[in-house]
Amino acid sequence: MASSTLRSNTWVGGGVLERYADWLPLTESTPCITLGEGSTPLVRAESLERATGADEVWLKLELCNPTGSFKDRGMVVAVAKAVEQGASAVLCASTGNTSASAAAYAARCGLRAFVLVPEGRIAQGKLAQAAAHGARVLAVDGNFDDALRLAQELTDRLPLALVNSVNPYRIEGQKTAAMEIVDSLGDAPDLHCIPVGNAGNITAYWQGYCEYFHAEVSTQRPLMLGVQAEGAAPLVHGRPIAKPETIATAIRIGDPASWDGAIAARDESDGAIIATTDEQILDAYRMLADGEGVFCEPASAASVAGLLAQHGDGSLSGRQVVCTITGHGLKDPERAVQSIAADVVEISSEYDQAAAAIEEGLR
Ligand code: AN7
Repeated sequence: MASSTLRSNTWVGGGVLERYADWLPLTESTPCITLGEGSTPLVRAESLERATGADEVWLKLELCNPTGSFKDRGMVVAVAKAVEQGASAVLCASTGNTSASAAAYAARCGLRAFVLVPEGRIAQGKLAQAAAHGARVLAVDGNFDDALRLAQELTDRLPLALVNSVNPYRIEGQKTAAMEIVDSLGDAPDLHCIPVGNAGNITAYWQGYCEYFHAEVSTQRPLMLGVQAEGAAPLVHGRPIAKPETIATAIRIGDPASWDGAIAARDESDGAIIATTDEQILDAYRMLADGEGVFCEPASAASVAGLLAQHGDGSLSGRQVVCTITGHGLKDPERAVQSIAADVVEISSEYDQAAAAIEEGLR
């Protein structure tokens, strides 16, 4: 596709390529594509302020990106660079969100997309997105780690651009989330909580915070608190996990590609990477949905579960905290129906029954 067509692909306010051009490895021939990614809301969460004693707890709602997850920031850069380099097809392995994002940006740019997903272990909404955008979905008999190995082998041999976060352009685009937080708050927060799966996101946030700090845009860098699910916590245990298990399928990853980046973020920030149980993750998931009006997918709630596990004793007095909410609850409707719904009251169309049900609900 001619880059002149892609250049007009902008929206009011500008996407990540336009707004953070000075911080990204763009050239004259990088097409300025966008689906309106970035500029996501940063909202206060008073229930978490009460629970942790922090002065401010902010939720960075990355679920408001165009495909419903944080992946769009890195994907827009990776796909723009693939177009610039003349690629006609992209490929990724994914627990779901990367594939949805790759499929959408590929469709936007007229590229073919191939996605490798662990069979039966990705949320329905994500599968629907990849298919809707015309990606060829290959369901791998194995887990994400197997799929990623296969993706690397395939892109080594075939004319396909690999758009997993081992592609450095993904990390470059992703780091803009940290920059946006500093741009919104006026400085970096004291503590940043983030779910960790393949570890690209925590690596990218730390890079973004460091670049702004070294350029003196901010005066400090946050402690990074990375949160894994207990059954898929290789970084906590210090070794790959052969058979990772968690209800948070997005972070069901046993051998993260950005292992070193995550450890560097932890150590250089004086932070921590911890594990939370699926039960803690689901508690945070429900609390965000019915207490804060934020419906995220389970993996996203891990950041809040981790914050509560570490600081639910009110130990954050005087501190400013940001939690990244990575993906939308609608991605995984089955989980929502199992864990949240339930109280559906069946009534006739008569006034009396409806009123009685409402009176009961008001009690
Ligand atoms: C909602 O889509 O790995 O630590 O293939 O979808 O950067 O991997 C998704 C990961 C957190 C973890 N929250 O981020 C994929 C994939 C959600 C996610 C993570 C993912 P990384």
